[in-house]
Amino acid sequence: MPVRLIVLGGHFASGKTTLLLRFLALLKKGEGRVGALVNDVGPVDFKLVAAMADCPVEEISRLCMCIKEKDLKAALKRLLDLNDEIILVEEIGFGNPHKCWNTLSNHMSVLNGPFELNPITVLVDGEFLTKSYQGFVSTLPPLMEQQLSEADIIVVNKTDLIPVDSKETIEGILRGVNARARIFFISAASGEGVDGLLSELMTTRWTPRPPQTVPEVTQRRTEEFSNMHWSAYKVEFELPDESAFQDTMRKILTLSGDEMLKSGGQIVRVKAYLEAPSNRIYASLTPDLNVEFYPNSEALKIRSGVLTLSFVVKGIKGEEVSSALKKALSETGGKFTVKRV
Ligand SMILES: Nc1nc2c(ncn2[C@@H]2O[C@H](COP(=O)(O)OP(=O)(O)O)[C@@H](O)[C@H]2O)c(=O)[nH]1
Ligand SMILES: [Mg+2]
Repeated sequence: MPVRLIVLGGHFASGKTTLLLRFLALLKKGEGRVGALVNDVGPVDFKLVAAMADCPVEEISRLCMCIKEKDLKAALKRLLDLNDEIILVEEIGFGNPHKCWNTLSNHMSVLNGPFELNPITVLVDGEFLTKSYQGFVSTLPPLMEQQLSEADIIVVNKTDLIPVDSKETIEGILRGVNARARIFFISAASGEGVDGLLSELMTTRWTPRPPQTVPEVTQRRTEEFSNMHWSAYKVEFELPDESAFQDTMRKILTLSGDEMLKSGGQIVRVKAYLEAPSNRIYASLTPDLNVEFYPNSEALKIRSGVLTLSFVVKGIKGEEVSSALKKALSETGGKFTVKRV
């Protein structure tokens, strides 16, 4: 039986990790052995998936798998050596899907021989499209526009947050970028449409073709990308007293986010994962400085632990990100050591 690779592309916060976890839960009910590979700017999503998934999980951190080809090859080999029959892959948020699908396909043919890969599948945040669209396709972030232009399948996620009558508008926006792709509407959070999408991705195939992105979009993408900064940190901490860590985590994330906004930055994605002796918690900061937790455990009290954080921002430099983080940490009154990872 050929190994089946299911790859998910899409911009930061489009819902790739949430969907990957849904897929893992559905696949676990079937027969095949499943593995996962998470490619992200830092190890936060990897830690979350490894903690939640009952299967082997590999990681490629910091850069796109197209660049870290050695790591990609080693990670795929480890999963194949475990006889995984289905491998789920999350692409990094700024990935170029065309390059990633080609790179994955090249490595799989060398490592494994028979394999099947889903058509280029790109997630997009339906709520973001509904809110941000002002009548021109060029208002989409160029990285997102480039990814969408390469898709064979576009997955509009977060339908739980969009009015039913905005589906047509969304289709109109997407058709302006990509007239060929098939469009699916799902909610990775509620599970709506997820089964149907998984069957589609398990049974259809990618076929190589030339890149589809037009030069103006490539140019805009390059500009956006050169203005983007990403970094990840490992923070070992000790608090003066046992405290509700959710509050401390909220404070660290919102204060560092606030500092970065004050320096003229724009938040693309901020995430954190806490490992304490008896607990683990994941948190993310939205661009409007709200913190979401998983699981939501207000009562969780701890004194020490390790925080892994990742930041993707636009318009500010690395030093401003790390000084924003250090300033936020100092406000918690605890002891910290900060290392870049
Ligand atoms: N309401 C809603 N939120 C979602 C859905 N899918 C993902 N999210 C949230 O969107 C944010 C980004 O999701 P994530 O899976 O981390 O996106 P990724 O960066 O593409 O991996 C998280 O806060 C998720 O909880 C959805 O279908 N509905
Ligand atoms: Mg993710």
